[in-house]
Amino acid sequence: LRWLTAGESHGPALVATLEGLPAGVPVTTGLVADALARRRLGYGRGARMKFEKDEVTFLGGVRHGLSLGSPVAVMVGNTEWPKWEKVMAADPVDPAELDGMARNAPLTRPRPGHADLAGMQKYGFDEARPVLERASARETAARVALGAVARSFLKEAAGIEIVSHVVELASAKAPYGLVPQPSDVERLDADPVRCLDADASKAMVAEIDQAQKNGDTLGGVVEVVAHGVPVGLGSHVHWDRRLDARLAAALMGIQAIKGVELGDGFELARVPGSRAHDEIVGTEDGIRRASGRSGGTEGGLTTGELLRVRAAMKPIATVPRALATVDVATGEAAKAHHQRSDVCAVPAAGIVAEAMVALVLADAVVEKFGGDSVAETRRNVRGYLDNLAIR
Ligand code: EPS
Repeated sequence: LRWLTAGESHGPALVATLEGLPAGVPVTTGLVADALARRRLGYGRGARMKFEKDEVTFLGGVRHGLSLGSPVAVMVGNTEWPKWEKVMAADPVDPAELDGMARNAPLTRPRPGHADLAGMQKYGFDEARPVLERASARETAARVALGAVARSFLKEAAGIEIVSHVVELASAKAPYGLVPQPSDVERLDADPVRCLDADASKAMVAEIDQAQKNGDTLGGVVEVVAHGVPVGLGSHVHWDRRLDARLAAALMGIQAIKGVELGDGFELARVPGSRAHDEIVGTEDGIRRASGRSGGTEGGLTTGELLRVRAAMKPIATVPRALATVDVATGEAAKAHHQRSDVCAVPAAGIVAEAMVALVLADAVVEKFGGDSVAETRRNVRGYLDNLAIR
């Protein structure tokens, strides 16, 4: 599979394409719209989440609710566009029309923690607008749209189901070891911070309220689990075929993610080997693991156990009580620019992380099992599992 996204935060639309998806995958506008609605959830989001709508249009690759095997192209319209038509116009605009427009004021006070400064330096811009428009996490809407398609394929082809939950938000933590099931999704989506534990959820909401009062922002940790992943996705034979490497790259590629762990991750570095691995046991269901510390990969291959991966999101860089910066127009010390911002987007990051895990797994399934139609992929998955020499 190959996928690409394009579009600016305040441009007319985001677009995304997915190439290599087999035919026959159930895909509808409603499926994608529902996924996008989930991304807008979460306590602590800013004003824009309330008034902007995600308008989904398929431009190719889908007919009468099924994928065609041709590239899937999907557009997510920005309903904010009319306000930005001039500022973000593709074609040249008469400077007189932009004169005095507050929205077009040059952003010369780069925010620490955002792409603003390094992006201006690298691309040769004298203000941050051309950088932040693409660096913005608005782009994750396009990934979630493709993720919804990838999920549908995974379920149809291999019965794989993906769920995420928030496990840490600032200093509030859910108890270790909670594993969300597909049947928990509705409950998770109804929770203000998408946390499985009610007490931890309350503590997380309190953290957000306090940060808002302080003019501050917060980060946290999300965990994504995939149920039903067959043994043998990815490979031990080369670094860039290792599934854990591919998952880590995909998750680190989400805006504001600063760390990724597979399974118990960094904690495994703190315990002896006798307590770090998952012992192999014979059961009525065949050979299984007695624990899930590895997160379901060993040597870059899936083990057939629960896949579990965590991503750490730093606090949002647009801090209301703005941080110190330099005004690049004057060279003077200044406070970073701030118009509006989310206090916390960790619950939304979980939905984006699900999409990235779905895309990586869909890619690995197509690579291992092939298939031009999803029925063919499904047959190949079954044939492989039925013929495993060791079970
Ligand atoms: C974002 C800043 C905010 C968020 C935006 C991501 O936008 P604005 O600068 O217009 O207030 O609302 O997220 C989305 C629009 C979205 O759909 O997730 C940023 O700087 O990353």
